[in-house]
Amino acid sequence: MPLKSYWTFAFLMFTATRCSADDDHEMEEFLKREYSLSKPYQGVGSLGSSHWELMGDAMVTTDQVRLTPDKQSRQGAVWGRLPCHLTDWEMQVHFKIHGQGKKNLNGDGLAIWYTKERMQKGPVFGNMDNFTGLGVFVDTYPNEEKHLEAQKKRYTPRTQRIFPFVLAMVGNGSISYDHERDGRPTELGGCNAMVRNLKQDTFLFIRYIRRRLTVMIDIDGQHEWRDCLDIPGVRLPKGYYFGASSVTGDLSDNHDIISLKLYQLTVLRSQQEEEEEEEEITIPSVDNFELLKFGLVEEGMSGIAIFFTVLFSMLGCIFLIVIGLVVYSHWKENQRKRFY
Ligand SMILES: *[C@@H]1O[C@H](CO)[C@@H](O)[C@H](O)[C@H]1NC(C)=O
Ligand SMILES: *[C@@H]1O[C@H](CO)[C@@H](O)[C@H](O)[C@H]1NC(C)=O
Ligand SMILES: [Ca+2]
Repeated sequence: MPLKSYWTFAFLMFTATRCSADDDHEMEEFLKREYSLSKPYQGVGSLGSSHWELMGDAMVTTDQVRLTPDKQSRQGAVWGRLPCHLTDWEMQVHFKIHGQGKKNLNGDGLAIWYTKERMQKGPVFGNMDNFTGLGVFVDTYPNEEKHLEAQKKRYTPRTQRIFPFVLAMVGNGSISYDHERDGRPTELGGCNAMVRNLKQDTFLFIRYIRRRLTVMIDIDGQHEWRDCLDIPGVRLPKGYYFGASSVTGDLSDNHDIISLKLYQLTVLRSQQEEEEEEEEITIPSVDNFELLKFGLVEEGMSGIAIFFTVLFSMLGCIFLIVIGLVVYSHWKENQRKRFY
């Protein structure tokens, strides 16, 4: 059964490469109040008396920090006042996006930040463009797809995205977020997340540990984290600020932050890991970003990849059968000769 064994082999290779990911070392976590925002939001928005500062149209109520109301052309943000010097951390974001608009007649989404800059206004979900650091976006409006639809060009089902879409980007101060393309050219990865107008609580989870960035979501009310993206080799400097921001345009939504909980992770490192991570990072970057993009392209071509895999495995089988036949006929020949 050469075909079957070929597939088994291919499958084993595939799982082997997929399983080589990070194994979980022992880890402890501590809630850091100075980087967390939660009820009753004591002092938030009043001058100088909290770890958090409001900006633009953001408003604090008893139940949430509302970054924008469900009204046109608003923008708001909440920013931490203290720079964060932790090496490994985890941010749990409890948020809510809801409004009157019908599906895809709402916008624009919200962003969670870990950046050098703070309290800036701009076009990237209410924050400045060319930011320095990490942005995780919950993009609720498909700008690019709407544009293509208007031109009667469409995405193929394979490359089409379902919105809302969660996406991560690392900026170094001179990388622009392409709003018209929903950030596709600069994305590290992402996933769809139907987070709008839900009854249950919705959470986003951002973990940064040993230079590995992991984003997960919990939106089904099942208290289970679903993988969204997981990227090694993400270099983020220490001493940046946490924040959340949002913007509405012609279309709108209520964008609420219920809590931001930041945990310090205590991770055991090997000597080698410690040496590797000794050099200080000054500019955010992602190792092999080009490869990562190439990987995404490859993923998009999986149909073709499957075609070639099948083609080559069939050719391989035919080759094996031919070899087998040749060997067999030789053997038969020899047997016959021996009998004579
Ligand atoms: C930022 O990243 C871009 C694209 O990878 C690169 O061309 C540029 O040199 C980087 N800028 C800095 C300051 O590192
Ligand atoms: C952002 O960076 C790009 C490329 O470096 C530049 O062309 C653009 O003007 C910058 N935009 C802002 C708002 O600084
Ligand atoms: Ca968008």
